[in-house]
Amino acid sequence: MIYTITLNPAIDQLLFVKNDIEKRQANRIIRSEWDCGGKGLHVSGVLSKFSIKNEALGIVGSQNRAALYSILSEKQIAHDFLVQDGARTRTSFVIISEESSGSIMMPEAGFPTSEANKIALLEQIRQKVTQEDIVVIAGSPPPNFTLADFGTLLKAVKATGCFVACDVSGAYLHVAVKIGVDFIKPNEHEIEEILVDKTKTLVENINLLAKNIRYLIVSLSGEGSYCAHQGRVYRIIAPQVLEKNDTGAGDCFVGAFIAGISDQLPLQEILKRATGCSASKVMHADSSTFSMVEAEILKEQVTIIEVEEM
Ligand code: TA6
Repeated sequence: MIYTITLNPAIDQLLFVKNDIEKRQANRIIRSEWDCGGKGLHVSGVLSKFSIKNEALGIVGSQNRAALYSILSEKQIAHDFLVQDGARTRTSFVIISEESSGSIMMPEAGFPTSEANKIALLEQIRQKVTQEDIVVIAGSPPPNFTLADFGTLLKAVKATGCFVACDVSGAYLHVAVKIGVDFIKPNEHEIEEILVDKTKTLVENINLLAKNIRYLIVSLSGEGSYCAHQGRVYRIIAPQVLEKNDTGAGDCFVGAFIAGISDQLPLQEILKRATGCSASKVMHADSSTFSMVEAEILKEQVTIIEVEEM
């Protein structure tokens, strides 16, 4: 079983505008759509699309729970969320212009998790997760979820003996690296936080970090990624596509990568699949849609080169 943990889920409100937004102008919204948000939920969505059994965990607010659950049921995302009474799951505003590619994302901070729910989540993990499972912890934690809380959560997950994937940034990424997880996916800026030796090159640092992390991915947005595994570093070059909205592309990569691990595919196949899926995602307007057919075609345009030892 795969469990995703989204500590701070979101409802994405996609605001479509005709032109790029400008100050001192009425930037009229042509249409508005809703999608689920929060990185773990996107990972769940990808796994469900690959027909891989998974369950989304985390903490949602009672006030708009029905709205979030209806999006999740459309996307066939099974969940067992803890509910915080009187709280509202945050909105993440995503502005998409018809004129240009890319998007502007403005996520709210989210509600502070109660101490009772922090404890309930640890209990849920102890009851559900076994060593055969995969747990993906993804997305920014809510405001009062301290580094100590995050460390406690990671240790509880690790204690089960399962495969642990962690897609977080900043000081939380530091904690994940220190405690030791099986998978991380910082981008080229986020990895700055955890560089082992700042006098060395990026690839040398990737090599050093990968000694304690089974699968280390460094994403380079549209340019692809690096992957370090078992003493080797690969450079993955992504196919060039027409970008509509890159929001959620990284989550799509993580979901497809974990799907590949679960299907026990060879690493090169996993990397091609994940890169193909995220390239397809970029071509779609919302935060989570990608096409399996497009991904199959794009997968064949992915180039993987082993980087020479430096
Ligand atoms: O990666 C895309 C996304 O999950 C959006 O759907 C949006 O809700 C946002 O990221 C939330 O990111 P955060 O890092 O705050 O969890």
